[in-house]
Amino acid sequence: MSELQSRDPEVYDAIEKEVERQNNGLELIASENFVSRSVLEALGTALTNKYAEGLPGKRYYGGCQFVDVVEDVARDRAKRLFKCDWVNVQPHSGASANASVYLTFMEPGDTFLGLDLAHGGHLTHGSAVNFSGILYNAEYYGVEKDGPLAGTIDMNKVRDKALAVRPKMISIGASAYPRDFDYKAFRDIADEVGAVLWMDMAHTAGLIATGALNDPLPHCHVVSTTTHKTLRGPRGGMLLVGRDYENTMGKTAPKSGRLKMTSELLDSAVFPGMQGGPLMHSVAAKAVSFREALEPDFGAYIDAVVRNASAMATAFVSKGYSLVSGGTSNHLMLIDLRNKGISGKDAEAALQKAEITVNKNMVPFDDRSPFVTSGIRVGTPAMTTRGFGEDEFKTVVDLIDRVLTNPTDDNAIASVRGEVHELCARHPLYDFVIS
Ligand code: DSN
Repeated sequence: MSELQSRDPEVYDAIEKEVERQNNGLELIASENFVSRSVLEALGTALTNKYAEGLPGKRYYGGCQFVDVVEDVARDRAKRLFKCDWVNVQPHSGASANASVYLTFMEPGDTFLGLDLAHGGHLTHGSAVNFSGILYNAEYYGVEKDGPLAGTIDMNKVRDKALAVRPKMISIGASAYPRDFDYKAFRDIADEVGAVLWMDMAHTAGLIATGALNDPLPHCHVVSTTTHKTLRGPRGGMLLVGRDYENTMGKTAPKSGRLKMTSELLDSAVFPGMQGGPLMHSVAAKAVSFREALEPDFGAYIDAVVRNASAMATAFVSKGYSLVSGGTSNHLMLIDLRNKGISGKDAEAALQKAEITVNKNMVPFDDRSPFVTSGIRVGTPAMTTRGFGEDEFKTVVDLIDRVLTNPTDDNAIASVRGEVHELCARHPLYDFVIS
């Protein structure tokens, strides 16, 4: 029996049940993944006790000699993984990393241009209820409703919008966009209007690291990410700069008067701008996951994620499901359920009864509210980590279809649930509760 189990059974029991849920069910939330035991071990260490405000070699606390090693290893590995000049591994989350980007490049009230949340964008890209939409003037580009580009971004329209609103910053990146981005075209537009170009690659970082998708780093002034999605690390954030330039904002170093580098501004925005002490246990776990992502088998994993998503998309289409943009080029697909007579909310709830976890999601030009929605978002990163291949994912599509065509039939759902358990048992996940 573990110390936690004997001392605090209330918390232990909830953790045990969550591990069981992860072991027994189909995890298809596109932003989730399963970390290795090494990552879990690093997270559960005494590094959580240490204050380390500042950067390696330049801290505001004593006793940082070993956490300095950890943070330097994390930074070096991340730079190798993404072939970039500079990283900051301290952001507690993707939202926190993004807040540091705004703090660096924008003043309150400034205009920026990002992908509409209702078209696949993210909360921190200008939603009215988020700091990004409260403090700054958010303008949006979206995806096409009809025609050959339906469900995808028309770069001519992005340019028209940028010329009309003259943003100080343009953001790229999404939570529910199944296609890749043309970073060169975005950069040309940013240069034309004098805007900073920022990519939030939270969803696709793993695919970018291995070359499965276009690389934003040569084109963007700054890139942010989370570390826990396709990158398969601990929950957290990171900032990256491909090639570090003197900033164009006229911010100078107080003594020398030289223009500060973009990376210097971003470091200051993370700390002391947005955060206090970094979570050093999490930084250690990030370092561990970056080593894993540098191994050749991570490339094979990402290839499988993309192949599996493509196989799933084809299987859904063959069953009459309507996919935004007609399919996928990455790890996720957005299914518009309007032709199936079920809302995203009801689909999510029915699938949950069969222990198939997805999230309801707005589809572009949705006529339902964000609490109901007309779609679901489905992704392959987590179950691919468990070893699912194309055959298993085709079976998963069959199971989803059986639930969605009988969403109120408890017997049908129970039978699917039994098959879900069998499928998961053939691909074991965690054989422990506390690592
Ligand atoms: N909204 C999360 C997701 O994509 O699931 C990311 O913050």
